[in-house]
Amino acid sequence: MISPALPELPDGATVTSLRDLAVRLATAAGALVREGRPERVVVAATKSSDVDPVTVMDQASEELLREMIAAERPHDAILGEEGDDVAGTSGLTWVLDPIDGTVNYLYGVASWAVSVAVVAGPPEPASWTILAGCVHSIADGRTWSAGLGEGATRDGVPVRVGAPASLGTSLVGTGFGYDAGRRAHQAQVLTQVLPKIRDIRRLGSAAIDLCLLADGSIDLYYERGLNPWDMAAGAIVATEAGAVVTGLRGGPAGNAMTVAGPPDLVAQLTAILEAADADGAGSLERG
Ligand code: LIP
Repeated sequence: MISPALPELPDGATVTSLRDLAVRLATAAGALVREGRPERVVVAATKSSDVDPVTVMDQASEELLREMIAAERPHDAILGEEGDDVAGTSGLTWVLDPIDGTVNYLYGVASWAVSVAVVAGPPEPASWTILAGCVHSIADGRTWSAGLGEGATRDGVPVRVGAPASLGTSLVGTGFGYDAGRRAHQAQVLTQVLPKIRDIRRLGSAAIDLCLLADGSIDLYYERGLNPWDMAAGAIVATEAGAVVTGLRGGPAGNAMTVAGPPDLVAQLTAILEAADADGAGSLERG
């Protein structure tokens, strides 16, 4: 995958310095969440549906991220899952998911992460340029990061997407939304995908899924309904590791559909998803 052109950066920022800050932010918030996890986690509120939880720790983690960004890069904007948008003047926006995989965090299933990315341009997948990102897996400390044109690493070691022999032998990650109507449609789409691949993994954190794709731990990934904060950091880790990250029918990755993997297999998987109308019928609201 060829990296997009690097835009001019404000305030003496470099891709490397932004990537370093993304790593410091994600690991600091990760330590807060790891050390503060109570024996029994309780739901503080729900969002798009009764099964879309927010915990006190989602809020505390995002609070810490916002404070650190305000101290280090006061002119940048912030788009976070749990708080109000903060306007900026630099043209850069930090896209934050304080705990991606909140349901896993709630139950103690070990796949939850802090996801931090910084983008230039509007903070929407169709028009942003992702400059740097970090996904920090809180339970085990694995840390993936990438900078535009710099490649991607896990714990400092360069990673590349895998090279599965065929779609039929590919292990495919996916996820499901919080809305019941959306899920019913996703289940129908799955009946078209599952017979044509090795197997499915639903691990519960889109950010980690994209990083597992990047380091070859899974072969392909697709999901409908991702929000910008679910995917921003994972998407740059995946593309810098050699993946294509796209939508269907030639469109960009985003809420309607995100497909990621090696180019030839992505082409085969998108054809199946398009035939199954995977970005069509069913509710399209966020979640
Ligand atoms: C979640 C994801 C999960 C996806 C859910 C949701 P949250 O993010 O990462 O993999 O399937 O729809 O978006 O709510 O835990 O931050």
